[in-house]
Amino acid sequence: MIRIVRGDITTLDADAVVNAANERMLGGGGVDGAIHAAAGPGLYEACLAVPEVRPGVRCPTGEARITPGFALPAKFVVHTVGPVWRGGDRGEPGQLASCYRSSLALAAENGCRSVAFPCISTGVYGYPAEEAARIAVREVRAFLETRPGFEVVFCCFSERDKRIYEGLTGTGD
Ligand code: AR6
Repeated sequence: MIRIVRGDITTLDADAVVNAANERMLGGGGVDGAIHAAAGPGLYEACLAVPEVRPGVRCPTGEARITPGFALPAKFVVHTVGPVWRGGDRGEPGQLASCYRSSLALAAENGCRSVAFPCISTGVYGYPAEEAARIAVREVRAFLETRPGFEVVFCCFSERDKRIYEGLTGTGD
């Protein structure tokens, strides 16, 4: 089942909330900053403990890593790294799709039955909102086809994003 909400993802009590992180995984601005602030210092320590795959890279673009949620209502944080938008012909759509697939697979492996996503890559990383939402909805629908009972929440920070998701999923007014 897909649910679309407008609000702050740090307040949601899904089994996992997804963080739009960067490859270092040590925090940043936007939703990443909000999640670290709300989860508390334990989250930073847990991220620091994620092994680097190469210097400065704990989670390569398009992949996902999982940590506890610490002070968040969510049990887990799934950290994924979206692509920086460079015009769309540098592999960005495939990398963004991979973020959604990897995050869902990792959450499911850890026993989650509900996962909330922010609009990955559409802030600082500049991915056009509508194109990103199409990919998100397509990947989530494909995942849900084989997982009855699983809930995915698209947590939109703006009314505009919420309307885009409602348009793509045929929900809302
Ligand atoms: N709850 C839900 N959505 C939010 C929240 C929140 N509390 N705060 C912001 N958003 P961004 P990116 C929305 O920039 O583009 C960081 O510095 C926001 O309105 O957070 O993937 C990381 O460390 C937008 O729709 O992530 C990386 O360096 C969406 O979250 C870089 O930014 C994503 O915006 C990642 O950039």
